Amino acid sequence: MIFTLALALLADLPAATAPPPVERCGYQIVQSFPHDSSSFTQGLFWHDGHLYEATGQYGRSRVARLDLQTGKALAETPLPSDQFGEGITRWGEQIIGVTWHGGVGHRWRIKDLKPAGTFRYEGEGWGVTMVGDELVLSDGTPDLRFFDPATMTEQRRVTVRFAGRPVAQINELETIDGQIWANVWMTDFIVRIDPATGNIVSLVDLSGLKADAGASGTDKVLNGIAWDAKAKRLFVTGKYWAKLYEIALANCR
Ligand SMILES: [Ca+2]
Repeated sequence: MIFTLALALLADLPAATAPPPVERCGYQIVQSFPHDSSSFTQGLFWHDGHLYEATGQYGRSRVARLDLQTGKALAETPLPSDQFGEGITRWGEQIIGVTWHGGVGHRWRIKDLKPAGTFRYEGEGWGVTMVGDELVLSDGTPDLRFFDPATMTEQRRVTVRFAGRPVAQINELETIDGQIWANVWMTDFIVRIDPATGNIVSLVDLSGLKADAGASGTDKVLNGIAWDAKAKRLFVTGKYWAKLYEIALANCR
């Protein structure tokens, strides 16, 4: 009895080291661009003058190179109709992408979006990004898994926590200056995650963007973060949103 109670108390004890303070940031809209409102945005990144986007839904999933100014696809490759597209990221000359259920990942050549192989992984696929030479995968659980992108063997994992508590449903991912930024599914927040610890260290409330985009309903959630590292531009959008935004974070404290 006493032992059971002690265990229950231990479970509620704070971690040995106190969780880090979470920085809150405001934002400003720098400019907005058209976004195809039929795109169920699942993955987004910037490379060499263009956005790359993966979309979901069975029979409608694709990976595409987009023109920023018009939002139109300059090239695209569909996924098999029995696969639900999820996150994508760039690894060298490849795009690596995952799918929701079934554990199938894809590689495409970035120059022409032609298929360049597939791979398997355990569990669900949500978001992906490259941190250094490791591919990071979110899967709906609070864990982020780190893989060798060449072999897709798992190297390590961390648990995402906010104020010490695990946070599930980490969705689309983006790496900015070695830190992982993420959408949290069904919320209007993006968060910054320390890849070494999994701790959420920054939080941005983007609910104002959803209103500006005229997006309502549970499926039209904020999703999609892309970072233009050269010009230091941050892009965000949402599923079925008619707009994509360049934003600047401000007043982080
Ligand atoms: Ca991204």
